[in-house]
Amino acid sequence: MSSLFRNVEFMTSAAKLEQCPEDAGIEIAFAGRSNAGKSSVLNTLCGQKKLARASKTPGRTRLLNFFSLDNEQFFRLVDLPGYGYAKVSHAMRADWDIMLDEYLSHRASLRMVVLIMDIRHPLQPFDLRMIHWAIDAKIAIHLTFTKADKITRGAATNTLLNSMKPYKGRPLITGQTFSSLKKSGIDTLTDRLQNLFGISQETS
Ligand SMILES: Nc1nc2c(ncn2[C@@H]2O[C@H](COP(=O)(O)OP(=O)(O)O)[C@@H](O)[C@H]2O)c(=O)[nH]1
Ligand SMILES: [Mg+2]
Repeated sequence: MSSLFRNVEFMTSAAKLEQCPEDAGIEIAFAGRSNAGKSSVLNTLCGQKKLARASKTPGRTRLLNFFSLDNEQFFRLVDLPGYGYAKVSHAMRADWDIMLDEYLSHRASLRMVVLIMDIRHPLQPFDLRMIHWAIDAKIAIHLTFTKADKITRGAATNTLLNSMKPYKGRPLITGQTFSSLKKSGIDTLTDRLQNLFGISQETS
């Protein structure tokens, strides 16, 4: 399947709102707790082994990292810093909170948050905070339960169904299971994101 995500390139990093690219076009942000599997989802989605390594370069882990799609600087993916990084001080956590809050509440081009969760530890306090923020802001949020290969298919389906239940009747909240290891769930995620960018599978 051809996809919009085959030619994704690192654009720039930002420590604060003023350093973000021009707030025009469409942006999809990837959020998640540290170690949830966010970098792996980005790499798998984009078919690149090292894409999210840009975000791992020392000094960049606490930044917003922007990627452009298909040389189209008005279509962007944003890797938000992983939440709950163990070695971070309280002061840095507070900074992180402020930055994320600023980005989420002021970024006009932000159309959707892809929330990455380890399927074995879904809907932790940080995740619930993101979901409630998205509901309040009327922004789409796509709950992505990754590492599905770590549990049985039945258990994975149950976790997905149970996790989505409280959000029934909210069309802006969607969800799926995923595995970067088994490369499962890529088509579902690709379709969901391409839809948002206004590109259907037939025309891509
Ligand atoms: N079994 C399995 N392991 C995964 C999967 N995705 C990520 N991991 C592992 O989980 C750890 C954290 O992944 P990473 O993508 O760096 O998480 P991040 O901190 O959220 O960016 C790494 O050791 C990955 O190899 C998956 O789908 N299946
Ligand atoms: Mg990462």
